[in-house]
Amino acid sequence: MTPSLDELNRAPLPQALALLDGLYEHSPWVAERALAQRPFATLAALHQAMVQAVRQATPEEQLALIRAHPELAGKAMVAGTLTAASADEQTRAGLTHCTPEEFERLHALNAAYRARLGHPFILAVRGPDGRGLTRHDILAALQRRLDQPADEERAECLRQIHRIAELRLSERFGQPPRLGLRVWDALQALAQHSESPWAEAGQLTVTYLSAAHQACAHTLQTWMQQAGCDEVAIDAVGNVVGRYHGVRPDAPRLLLGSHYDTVRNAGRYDGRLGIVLAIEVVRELRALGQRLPFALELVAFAEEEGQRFPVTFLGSSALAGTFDPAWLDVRDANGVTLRAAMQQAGLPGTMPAIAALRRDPGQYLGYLEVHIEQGPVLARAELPLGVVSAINASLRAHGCFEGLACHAGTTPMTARRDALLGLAELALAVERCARQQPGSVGTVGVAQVDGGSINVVPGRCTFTLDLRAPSDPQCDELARQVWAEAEAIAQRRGLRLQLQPTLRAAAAPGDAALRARWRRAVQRLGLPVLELPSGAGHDAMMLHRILPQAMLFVRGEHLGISHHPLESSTAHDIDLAAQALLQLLRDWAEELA
Ligand code: HGY
Ligand code: MN
Ligand code: MN
Repeated sequence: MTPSLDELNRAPLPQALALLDGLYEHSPWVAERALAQRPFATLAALHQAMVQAVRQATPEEQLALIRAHPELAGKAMVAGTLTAASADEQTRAGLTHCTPEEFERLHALNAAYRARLGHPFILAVRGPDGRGLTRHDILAALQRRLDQPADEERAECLRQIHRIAELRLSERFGQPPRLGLRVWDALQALAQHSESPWAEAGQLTVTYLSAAHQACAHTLQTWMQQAGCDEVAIDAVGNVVGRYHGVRPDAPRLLLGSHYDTVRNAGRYDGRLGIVLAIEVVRELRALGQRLPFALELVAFAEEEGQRFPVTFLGSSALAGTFDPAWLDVRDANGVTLRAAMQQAGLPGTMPAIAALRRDPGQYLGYLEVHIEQGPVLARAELPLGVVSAINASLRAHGCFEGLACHAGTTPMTARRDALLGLAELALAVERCARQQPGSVGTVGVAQVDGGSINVVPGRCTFTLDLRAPSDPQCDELARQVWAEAEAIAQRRGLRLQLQPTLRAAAAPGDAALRARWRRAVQRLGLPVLELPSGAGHDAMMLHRILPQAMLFVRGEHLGISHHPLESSTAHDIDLAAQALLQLLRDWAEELA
């Protein structure tokens, strides 16, 4: 018989404890301390209470909790003495079917891990969707974490223990992350569209208007139609736009969206999560026959990452009315202009068609974007969701140092104008300048010696700059310092410098009223509310120019690593984000009813 939360809230302590038995291996004290917080509004609130009970425990109790967990494919599994839950989890992950080589490697890695860290390696082997990691994933995780700093590893083991408890809890109380699993599965499906040569390597790269990009657009168009959007179309810049009408045809619209292009060798969640989550929310409303006093307008923005062309936010700039006509003439690495790329993809590629996409702010209530955090704050706080206070200001530039290519063997060190050394000095100067101000970051992400050869002094070096800071003045000051450094280096080394800004996105504070709506929705889920800044740029920065906007962050696994194949969020966290959006929409609808 599946217990209910209400039953747990009302049961005498011994019965309540029995309902939570085994969630934390051989450690009933966690549930016992959490139960002091009864009643719980939601299962997520109960889980959070257990997380907090561990966070407030002594280091000795935390270490004992870690040590109470079994090794993976360890002695207990072999001896058949695992708890039922651990046995089930290790079986689902295939650990009972290791090849002799896998078993030997796991055994050796476990031994090395325990020898170094003094406790077992803990991993929620059911993985982000709860259906089970592969043995390859498990071995890779153990290998990857073997050399982590001890304190970081202990924190990660506790995060994994809370993930194990979360999976056990939702199963025991019959509350699977239904919406989250639908989003999670869709993200894996969407990731099948990738471009060469990354696709052949099993990696994800989808840059603006490539064949893979166009395949993503058609897939999203189909999904929006199937979910119940009343109108769906691909617009003049490749945005996929779906509308779920409100109760009245002239109802105001609420814009929801994110981007579906990716960086190279990307993760599967950046941008796309916010699109697919909005689609699943529409599907949920449609299935319940619910219409809102406002229309939902879903936008899958076609380009946000600036990977193919040296311009970015093409999709959201079109809606904000800030698409620069000069962008149509910028060229990609193959010399193809943006205009030609658009026309080759069947898009008009003309400013009148693009300018027509500008949204009339008077028709909109605002813009909401759900996005992975792409950082470690929520993971370290052990919270699934966070409300974005503001998006940092950012500046991007493309540059080139030009010296003199010459013979590496005959040219004395005192007679060189080495372009690469100029860039090397600049990269270190960027780091030094950015470190001087809290919250500032600076990156030289792309650096290449044009036509370089092993025995030629680099004559020409092209590079990119990415500078960011919590405020516009701080970002501008960082840029001023970096430009001054670049010019001084060029002067000193006899190099010619070109350094051209390609993007300047102003800091975008979240709209106070919309942030309050996100906060209330998260609270209604029974979760603590954490507000945090975004170091990453988002389409919301462009919509910020014409509409009130606010974002919700979803925790990332692996300390929120992003722009990397390890990027990941769990179906449970994604489900909570979808529930938060639904809650926000319903609260708003109630106010307007
Ligand atoms: O670079 C960024 O901040 C974003 O992921 N495009
Ligand atoms: Mn990104
Ligand atoms: Mn993004």
